[in-house]
Amino acid sequence: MSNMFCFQCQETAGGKGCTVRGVCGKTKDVAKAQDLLVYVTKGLAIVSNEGRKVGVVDDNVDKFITENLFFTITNANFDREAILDRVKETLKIREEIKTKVIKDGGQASSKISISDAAVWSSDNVSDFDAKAEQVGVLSTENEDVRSLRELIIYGLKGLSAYMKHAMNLGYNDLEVHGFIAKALAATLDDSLSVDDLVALTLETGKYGVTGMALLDKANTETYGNPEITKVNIGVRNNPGILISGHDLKDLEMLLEQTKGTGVDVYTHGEMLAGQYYPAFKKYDNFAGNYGNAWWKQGEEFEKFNGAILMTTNCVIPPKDSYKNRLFTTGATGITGCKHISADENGNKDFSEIIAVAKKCKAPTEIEKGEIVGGFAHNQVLALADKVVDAVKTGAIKRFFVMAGCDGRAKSRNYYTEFAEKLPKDTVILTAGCAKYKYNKLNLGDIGGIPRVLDAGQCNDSYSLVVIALKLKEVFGLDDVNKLPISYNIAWYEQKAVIVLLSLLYLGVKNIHLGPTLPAFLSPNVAKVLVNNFGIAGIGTVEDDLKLFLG
Ligand code: FSO
Ligand code: SF4
Repeated sequence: MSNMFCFQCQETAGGKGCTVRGVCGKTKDVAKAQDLLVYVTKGLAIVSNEGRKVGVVDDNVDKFITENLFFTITNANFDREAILDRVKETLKIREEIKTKVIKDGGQASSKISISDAAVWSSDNVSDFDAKAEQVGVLSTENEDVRSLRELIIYGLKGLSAYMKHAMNLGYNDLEVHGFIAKALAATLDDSLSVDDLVALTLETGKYGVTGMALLDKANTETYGNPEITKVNIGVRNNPGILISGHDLKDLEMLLEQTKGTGVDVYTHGEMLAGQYYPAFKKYDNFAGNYGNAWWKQGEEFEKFNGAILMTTNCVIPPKDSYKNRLFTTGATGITGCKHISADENGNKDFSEIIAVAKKCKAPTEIEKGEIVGGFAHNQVLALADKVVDAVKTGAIKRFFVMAGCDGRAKSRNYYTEFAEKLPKDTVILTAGCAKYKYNKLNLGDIGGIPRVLDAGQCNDSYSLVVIALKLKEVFGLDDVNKLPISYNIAWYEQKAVIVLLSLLYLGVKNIHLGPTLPAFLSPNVAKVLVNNFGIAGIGTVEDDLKLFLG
């Protein structure tokens, strides 16, 4: 089998691309299966997009496109068989919807019949691998076109993840699905110019804002507005289940099913945000948060001793020491780990996980103490007077948005040092797992306002935007860039890409992105971002502090 090629995340090999095996642990055969899944999903998108033009809209197709893209996000699914099953199902669904579109479509069907992605088919796995080798990232030869196509696809992957969470709670937006189908189909359209693709990139950001707003509405209407919460980071004496990832519906179902069983539920990684929602506080067995960001799971899952449920990325291929107590659900998958699927009503039966947990020892304590979070827009706006006063009196001189992701790279210690060295009259606004680089430092408060305000998960970056727009209004400014806010964002995977594109769409300028700029940005595309939006990388902590504090 020839080499793989993937450069979708920040940790890509040599800052260029993984070609032999992913730094994330993705093997060549999993990479090939993912490349093919993205390709056949583009084919489904072409059919869906043409179908929409003649009024054929199918919920199941939208759901499939969204889930397929989510499957291929960094650190979501390493199960080749599960990915190939999706390929087969996608081909089947494509043919079903195609029949409807051709029947209703007249001219609309022409694109469907000439596009390889919309017509290629096979049920033979050896054909699958041969096809995958022709349709991966490098099949686009022009590096600027390739860069923009991938930038759009990665944005769509992040957006799909957020849409999926909203859909799990019964919230949906057909216009967003229409855009996903249109944009995904456009990544195979050779007639589009670089300028067309730049415009489509910004439009992706527009729908990123819509998607994050929808998820925010879904989460807050279902579980209440996040509120200031002290979260214990120590352990109790009962056996436990550790739930990781972003899906709050999974958290709700797990809490309901573990009620009264003697098994405690702990959050991990991005699920920490679940602690801030009022609806989950009624469960006595809802313990604290265990561990840190995703990349430390090898060591921390071993010490947790109990069962583990991965609801989304980031999962890393598990060690044998805990593989038999790790379960996946939703878009995640690991060969050899039990996957819990939803029934047709979206319900999941976690009894097997609970049974495993009951036989396990209580978690080994790795930390003690508390962290504070829950500063999403509603909570911060409730404190608006205090915050505005603090800005007016000069007690708060500047805010630093340090949202995004954490990761393995040592260079990310920059963010810990940056947080530590920020002057005491500054406040960090954070969201996403980036916070684990500084949320356990004792950075103090300013007149009762903590210096690290954690809004929640990476998608809750939307909250930070709402806060910024409100401050703009209160201070009577005509431009969000005139606020005393600097953006020093850490990225890792494709959800951070949609967050970034959303911020650009909203007109936020001069975002610093680290620890390195994406490998998928060609020099020319990077230049467009630098010239039009002032995007920059990071330097040393000292130099950057001087730059930001001018
Ligand atoms: Fe982190 Fe992973 Fe939220 Fe990402 S857990 S890295 S951007 O999946 O999702 O911040
Ligand atoms: Fe490499 Fe990242 Fe792709 Fe994994 S997701 S193969 S680490 S670029």
